[in-house]
Amino acid sequence: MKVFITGASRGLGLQMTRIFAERGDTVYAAARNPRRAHDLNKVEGDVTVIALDVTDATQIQNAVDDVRMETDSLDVVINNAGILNRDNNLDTLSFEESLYTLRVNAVAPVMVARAFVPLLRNGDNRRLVSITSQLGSLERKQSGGLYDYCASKAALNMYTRTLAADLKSDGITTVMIHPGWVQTDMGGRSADLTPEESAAAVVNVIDGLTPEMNGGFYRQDGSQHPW
Ligand code: NJP
Repeated sequence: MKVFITGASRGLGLQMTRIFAERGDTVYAAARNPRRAHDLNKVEGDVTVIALDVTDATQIQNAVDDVRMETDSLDVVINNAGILNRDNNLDTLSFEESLYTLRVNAVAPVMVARAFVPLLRNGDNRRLVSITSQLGSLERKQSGGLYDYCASKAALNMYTRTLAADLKSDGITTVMIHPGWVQTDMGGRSADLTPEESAAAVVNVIDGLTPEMNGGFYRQDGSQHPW
């Protein structure tokens, strides 16, 4: 299958790219700074590295054009790029930082999705995936702090639900997946899962998506996550 994924320079995005490439999928792996994405550049297989800062509309269009040079269809689009500032509490909140986090984590995935829909429409078993977080669950939110990250993932979930409704008639299955707490730069060393474990589980969920799952919020083990 043909996959486009954002934030492939490191962490979960890099590991998912490795899994797809290893099993023979065609991967369009987007990185903000391809020249500095040393690990990504070393991945063997049918991998094309694409430059993309997801917050930049011109770069999104350029990324579509880059993919179009090679193919007119995609089967899976994964919005994986994300940011988390841990030092984000009532005292440190600022307009600029809050809006930037919303831009990266919530709005950019919709802009990327919209730009790539024409390619997805030509694909087989079309799937659009937002890598979200349990921290975006309104039901689970009991602790203070992490305002921007939690709010941005809750917003991402609503944007993705809306996309799911809009794109259903195109035969695109759109879902949100929480990858677990993962030992990446974002998750830190004491997280539960290795990037290998999390990425394998997320890819497994993506492989098993059916149209009935459209609009759902899932954990990496495939179970439904509370909103
Ligand atoms: O994060 P990390 P993960 N344009 O920090 C890229 C979610 N999640 O792999 O900075 C384009 O290792 C960044 O690129 P660069 C999480 O919210 C995780 O753990 O240039 N790309 C890098 O490739 C996120 O949605 C945990 O190297 C941009 C990547 O994003 C996804 O899983 C728990 C960008 C971040 O790599 C992957 O996170 C959870 C931009 N403007 C949800 N800004 C967890 N790790 O425990 C950043 O619940 N990137």
